[in-house]
Amino acid sequence: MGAVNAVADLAVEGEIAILTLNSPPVNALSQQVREGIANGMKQAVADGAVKAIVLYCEGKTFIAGADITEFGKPPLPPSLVDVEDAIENSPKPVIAAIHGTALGGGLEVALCCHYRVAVPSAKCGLPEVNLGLLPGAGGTQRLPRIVGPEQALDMVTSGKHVDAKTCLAVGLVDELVAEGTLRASAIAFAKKVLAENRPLKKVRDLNDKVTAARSKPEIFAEFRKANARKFRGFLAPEYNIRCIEAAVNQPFEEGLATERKLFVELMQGTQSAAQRYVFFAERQVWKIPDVPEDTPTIPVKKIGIIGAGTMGGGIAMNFANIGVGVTLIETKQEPLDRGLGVIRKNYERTAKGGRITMDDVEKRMGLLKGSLSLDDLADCDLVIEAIFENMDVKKEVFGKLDRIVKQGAILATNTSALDINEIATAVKRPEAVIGMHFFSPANVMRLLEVVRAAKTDKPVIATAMQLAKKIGKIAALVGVCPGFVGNRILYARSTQANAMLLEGAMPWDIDRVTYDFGLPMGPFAMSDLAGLDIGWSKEKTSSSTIREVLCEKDRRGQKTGAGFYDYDEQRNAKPSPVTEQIIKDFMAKAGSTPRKISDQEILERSVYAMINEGAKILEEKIAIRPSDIDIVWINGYGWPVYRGGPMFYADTVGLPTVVAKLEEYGSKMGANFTISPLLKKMAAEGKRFQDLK
Ligand code: T1G
Repeated sequence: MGAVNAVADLAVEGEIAILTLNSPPVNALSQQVREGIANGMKQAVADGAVKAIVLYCEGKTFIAGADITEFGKPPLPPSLVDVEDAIENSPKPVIAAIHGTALGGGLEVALCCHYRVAVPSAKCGLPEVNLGLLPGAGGTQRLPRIVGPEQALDMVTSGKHVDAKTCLAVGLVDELVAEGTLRASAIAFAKKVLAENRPLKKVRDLNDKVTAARSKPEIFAEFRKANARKFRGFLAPEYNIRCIEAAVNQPFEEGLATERKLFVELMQGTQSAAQRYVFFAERQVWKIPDVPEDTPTIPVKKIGIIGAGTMGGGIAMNFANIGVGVTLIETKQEPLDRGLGVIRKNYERTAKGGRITMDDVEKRMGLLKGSLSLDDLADCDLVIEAIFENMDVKKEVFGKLDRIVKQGAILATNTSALDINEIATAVKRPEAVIGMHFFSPANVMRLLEVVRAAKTDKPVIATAMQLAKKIGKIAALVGVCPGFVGNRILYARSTQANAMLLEGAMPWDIDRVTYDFGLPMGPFAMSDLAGLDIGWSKEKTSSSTIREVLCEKDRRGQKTGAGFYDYDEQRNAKPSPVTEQIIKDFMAKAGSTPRKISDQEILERSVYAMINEGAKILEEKIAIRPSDIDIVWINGYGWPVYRGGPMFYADTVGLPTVVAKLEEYGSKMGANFTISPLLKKMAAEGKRFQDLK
């Protein structure tokens, strides 16, 4: 037989045809792959010698879904449904041979095969919800027929990749075969199907599980209720739920029609456009134009962390989690013991939740060594300084590290705001100095800002990025400036929030608008959580800001039961008449008259100030590309992924609108506020940030 097209090959061995796909990197269902399957099926069905067909993929994975790069472009034949019909209606049994990840359209194709075999390391899933979509090729109708509506609801709304053993248990695959033998084992399985004269099992005909659920509408009501908080703001999860409901309440073909209709709605919406943008942005962020993928990296087997406080402890856990030994340094025994104690408590809590075993806890604690002497870091490959934010102290520590730690090691700082170029002046090897800015809690937050200083070497950058991937972080390479990317943009938003407070808006108004926009919390609730007295001192206070006045009245946030909000025993916040009066008195004293500020103005001034700051960051080359800024805000500050990030959002609003609004608000934006020249230029030229690669 031989090549069907550039990505598909058909071989016949005895009575078995093997249709092999080979379209790197993930055998996505591009037009060519669809054509290859359709024509390969036609040839195999037409070949009298062939009694059964195996669908197999070369490369690292079975089909990982539709080709996302084709979305939004005019559809080319054959359609995925045509391909599926060719498989499902084949008069000869078709067996899917699964390795790697059978995802989205890939699993949907496999569900049209009559049987599925997999290697134990394989995973299956319908992750379309992560793209703001739903399985649009029959997955929402076929999956519940095999695994039942409850499991199907969980799979399509979480997008999780289910391991092969579970797939076997829930009937998604018919047999697990030994690793490395997939092709031969699938052929053997096909022969068994023939020998045992097994039926052409069509998933569409398996109605027991969906019929049984028809009398249990509570399945859906309870699922919606249980996940309301998690799905807040997202469209796709609800649309997925409706499709599973359709699978239970409608005949197969009608359910398919419902699925199709809801799929098209999502595909044409802004949420999916945003989430697809983020899919590629999460892959782009690792690509650094002048640090190619083959840049040599420094082996990191031993790590030192200075400071066993909240940040130091969290950072250490990341490395112990991947089996790398860490020496934690403190100045005194008490804080060292406390730091190690907090880490153990965190691990024990995780073990209690069943996510790790107590044995894991001991193994990881065994990798953590405490010390009161910097000398113990002499043979470290990487040292991360995580002490309080004071330039002189940091420079003193780096000076000592320079004398102690072996040449070739990386000297990193976890500072969230200080000038790393300045810190690097304290050592004779500034090329080894880099910023690794973790977000609290450092063992949980996914984002890492890797900060490139003026003299940082490329192997040091490549190593830091590689390590970030190993510890499960998403890292963005940023330049040195106050607040780097994340905090600098946060500062721009806070400036507007504080300004609007002095014009008549109340903290809870601003927080409500921010929350309804999709962020987990507004700026004032966030301040109350962190504590209003960070950087405040009773001795130096001067009632110059509302925040100072609140602290002076011992309203320091959640920890004192009052801050901008009043808190009950369960720390539930409610608007405070005390704060309201403090703000009114403060304004009266400043001679300013409150005015009604609309929700629209609150949103636009907050978000457009962020966009403007993002544009300035791009002008100054502090970020490589706009989508890196979006990755920072989505993974570090809870920006809703279905809005794509501040820079993507700017494109959806339209840059001319953003500029016009900023000009309209004019002096209200603040005496020092200026509109980014890049933003103005792009608006004038009708450009989008997405066009800036
Ligand atoms: N389409 C196009 N390109 C894809 C792709 C896809 N589905 N999946 C991955 N790539 C590219 C990716 O951009 C990267 O490119 C390279 O492959 C390696 O990816 C009708 C509508 C499979 C688990 O959501 O989850 O089916 O950066 O770096 O870490 O119902 O890729 O090298 O140029 O992520 O080993 C549903 C998406 C689609 C799965 C592998 N499927 N992919 O992870 O590699 S919608 C998905 C993944 C659908 C139907 C619907 C992961 C992976 P580049 P990578 P990895």
